[in-house]
Amino acid sequence: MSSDEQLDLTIGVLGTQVPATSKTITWNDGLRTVLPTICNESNKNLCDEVDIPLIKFMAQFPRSNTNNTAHVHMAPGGICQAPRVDAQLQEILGMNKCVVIKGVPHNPAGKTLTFEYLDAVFGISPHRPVCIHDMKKRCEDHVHPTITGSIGSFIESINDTTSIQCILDIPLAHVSLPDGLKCVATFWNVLHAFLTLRIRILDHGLVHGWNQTTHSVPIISKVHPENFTIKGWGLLHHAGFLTYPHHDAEGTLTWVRMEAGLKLWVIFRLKSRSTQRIHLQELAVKLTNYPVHKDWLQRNCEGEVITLRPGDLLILPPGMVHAVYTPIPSFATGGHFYNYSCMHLTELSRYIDAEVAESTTNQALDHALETLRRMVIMIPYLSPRLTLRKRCLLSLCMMATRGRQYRAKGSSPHSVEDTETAEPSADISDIIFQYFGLSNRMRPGDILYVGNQHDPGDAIDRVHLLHAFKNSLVL
Ligand SMILES: O=C(O)CCC(=O)C(=O)O
Ligand SMILES: [Fe+2]
Repeated sequence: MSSDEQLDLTIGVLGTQVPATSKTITWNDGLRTVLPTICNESNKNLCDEVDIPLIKFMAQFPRSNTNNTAHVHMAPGGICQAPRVDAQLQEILGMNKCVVIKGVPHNPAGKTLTFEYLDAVFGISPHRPVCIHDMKKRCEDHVHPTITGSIGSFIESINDTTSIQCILDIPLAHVSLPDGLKCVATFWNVLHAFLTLRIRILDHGLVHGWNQTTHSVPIISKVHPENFTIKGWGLLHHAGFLTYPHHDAEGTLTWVRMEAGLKLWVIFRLKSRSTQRIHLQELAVKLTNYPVHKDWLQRNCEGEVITLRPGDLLILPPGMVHAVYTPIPSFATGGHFYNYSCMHLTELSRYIDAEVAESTTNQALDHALETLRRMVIMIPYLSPRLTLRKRCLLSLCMMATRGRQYRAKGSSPHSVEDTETAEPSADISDIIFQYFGLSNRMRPGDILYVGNQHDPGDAIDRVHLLHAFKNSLVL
């Protein structure tokens, strides 16, 4: 592909996948893409109201790159240009920074996205029934944006200029985070070390919570299978689909790997850089309704565009508000997970979901509480290799002991029902609260809701903490 073609993403799309009359836009870094067009009977473009103004807002933001320190970019197989390449990935994520890793093993498609590719590489049947997000339907009724169809019908309509659709969650339980990625680290261009970025074991909910607690607390209750089936999924898009700003449900981290096509991920933040809870919540809420809050957002919100091409892996910390524009047909894989280093961000994100219903999510996850409680149960037995931080630990224990308080508005009451994990996780949480000098009368929120909400807190002396567990006869 020539560099002109790489910069001009309207080639092959305009007139073929979207109407030839569709407007185009040039993003801040020079990338040219189509703007979506969905016409009604009177030939009015329904996307003029919300989608196009929002894409224009997103397109003015600078591209996130290696010189820009807000998020961290790495290139395994080549040179890691991260500012703190020696730091563990989870420490970076715990500081509320996204991580982009370029050149990871993936499954490239040919020149076009076909159902043969999806079938042969991922085992996705063309007859598979799916829930399809349809832009026309969303323009008409944003509460009910979906229709039912099949993978085959979706692929066939890629070249239908009147339809812009996506399938946001194709469960692919066999897809997971990459295992380990080789990386060469340099400082000031001097070779420093060969590293393996350990990625898969970042999923602490699975690696520690589920894998290592079932001996002491056997699974008896029914846990929603989505806790396992949406560990991995596929995302399939027509050209021109915009996913509105939101953060992902239940305070999970999110990973996405581009398999085919291209996506423009915009990560939003406050211009003021305030890290107060009330301000972060205000931003998340205002972003869910761009037309209404346009002036406020233009004054107070900025962002960065992360361009994802095949082989790029993006990991988002919990609660990161993002919007995604997909200008060409694309397929990506992804998933959700929890990590001990990000529990303060998980708590913040779930707090916002419990406070304000519409704020934010694109996928529900039933009974996430069970995973968080198992992560608490594992704390006394965790490997000394893991760094645990004060605000992360308090946040985790607070969520485990106040399950109902953190139920997302509008979610099922069953999602916070107590099971065999309730009591042991409460016992361990009590010891941790005491360890930090908290009494029952002191609300952990008195500590957690003040100060920098992105701060994971000081590292805990693990030997000291172990003594607290031994003294309380938990071990
Ligand atoms: O690709 C998209 O359109 C949305 C993806 C997204 O929001 C996610 O994976 O969390
Ligand atoms: Fe998302």
